[in-house]
Amino acid sequence: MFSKILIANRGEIAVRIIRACKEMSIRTVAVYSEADRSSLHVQLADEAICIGGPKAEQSYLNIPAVISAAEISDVDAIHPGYGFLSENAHFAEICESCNVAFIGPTSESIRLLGDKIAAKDLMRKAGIPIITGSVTAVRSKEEALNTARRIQYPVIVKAAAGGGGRGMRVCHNDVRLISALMTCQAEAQASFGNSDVFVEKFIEEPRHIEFQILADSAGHTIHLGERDCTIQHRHQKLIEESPSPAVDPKLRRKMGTLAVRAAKAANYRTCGTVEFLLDRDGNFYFIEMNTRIQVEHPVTEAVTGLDLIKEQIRTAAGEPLDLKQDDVRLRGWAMECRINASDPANGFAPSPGRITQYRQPGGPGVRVDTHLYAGYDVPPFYDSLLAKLITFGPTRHDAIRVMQRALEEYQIEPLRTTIPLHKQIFGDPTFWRGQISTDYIDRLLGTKDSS
Ligand code: MV4
Repeated sequence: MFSKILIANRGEIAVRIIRACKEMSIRTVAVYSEADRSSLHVQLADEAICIGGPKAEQSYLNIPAVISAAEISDVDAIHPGYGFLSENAHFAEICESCNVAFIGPTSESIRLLGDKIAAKDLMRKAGIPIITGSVTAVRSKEEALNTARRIQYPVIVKAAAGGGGRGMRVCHNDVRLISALMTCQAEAQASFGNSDVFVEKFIEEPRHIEFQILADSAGHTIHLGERDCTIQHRHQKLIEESPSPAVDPKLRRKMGTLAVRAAKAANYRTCGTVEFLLDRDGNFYFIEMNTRIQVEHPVTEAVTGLDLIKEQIRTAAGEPLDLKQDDVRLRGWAMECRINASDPANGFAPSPGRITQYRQPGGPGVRVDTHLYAGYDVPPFYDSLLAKLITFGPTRHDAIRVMQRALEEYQIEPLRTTIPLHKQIFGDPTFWRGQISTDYIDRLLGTKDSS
């Protein structure tokens, strides 16, 4: 097992990882930017090293600075958390060559799964259902038009290096498809340094269902059930739950088996997530595999009783998984609200600043993952996630009632947060019935847009 880990991240996830390390008797090294000197992860780690300026490019994305910190603190592993360097194959490769374990899959798996065209091709060959469309990158207008003629409108143009909904365009006719092709290619080049795009059938009002995977270095691979992440706004998830109200035991077995097969096809190791779209007729399709621990991992922890960060660290250290698929029992229902420093009443405008009043919910069935404290100054430089409020109960209804009670308790003054929006959603009968699709938030807010 590792004796010392550097956490190449900040905020609630850095705190979460430090807590897991402490319980495993692993020493921790925090890295931080000049804007994060008084951040909770810096206070809780055994050692802390400032690695650069406030902007992420100067610090948390600065590979030479992170690697230097790992060398001077003599760690044997780096945990990348989510975002930042977590899905950077080049960074994972540098760690491998510096003899510092990267807590995640191999750089080869990250590179393969980061290319959504290559990943789709791999899954198609492994017998996983995928959405019909172009099999290779679409390079010309003629190719795009031929694909659309074959699969019929509406279609969607996606960047091969995208994912998580970035760089996508829905098209209903030839004229729109040609312009989407050009703008998607240009955007993909500017954002990812790779202009490859592909075209596939657009699935209307799908649900986003993802399966949590765990795999050890011998290739023993299991799934921990699904999370339903259908409630999003502009590709930012707002609420996640496990299990999904749209998945019954039979569908779970079918999708779970295919998720495990997908991970095995990618020679996958440690924690990962296989994302599917579920259409109105109950058909499901692989869309991508995420090669990191995800923000919403606590809902899976709540229903499985497992600690995913510890499992991720153990499997990254080469320990065998001591769980078999039949040992995984899903119990109860968990919901998670993402509390962001952004104002839903004002186009989700960022709302950083000093917290003068802080009151955190607690009691039975409540978990709060956060780096906040009274007097903390939320910096404007990073993702606006402040806290994850997770509730648990025997049934979905119970988890909802606990969430409503916990949202009432939560006070983060004077910041504008997503708490009022969550209160609105949790009071909505449509949400209670679980009858939701990806258009739900736009309908609720009356901000229906085309993306
Ligand atoms: C789609 C789609 C419809 N058809 N692909 C968004 C996240 C990214 N991983 C894939 N996404 C989508 N891909 C096809 N062929 C609709 C979405 C989508 C979406 C998916 C799940 C949850 C919310 C969403 C919001 C907008 C679009």
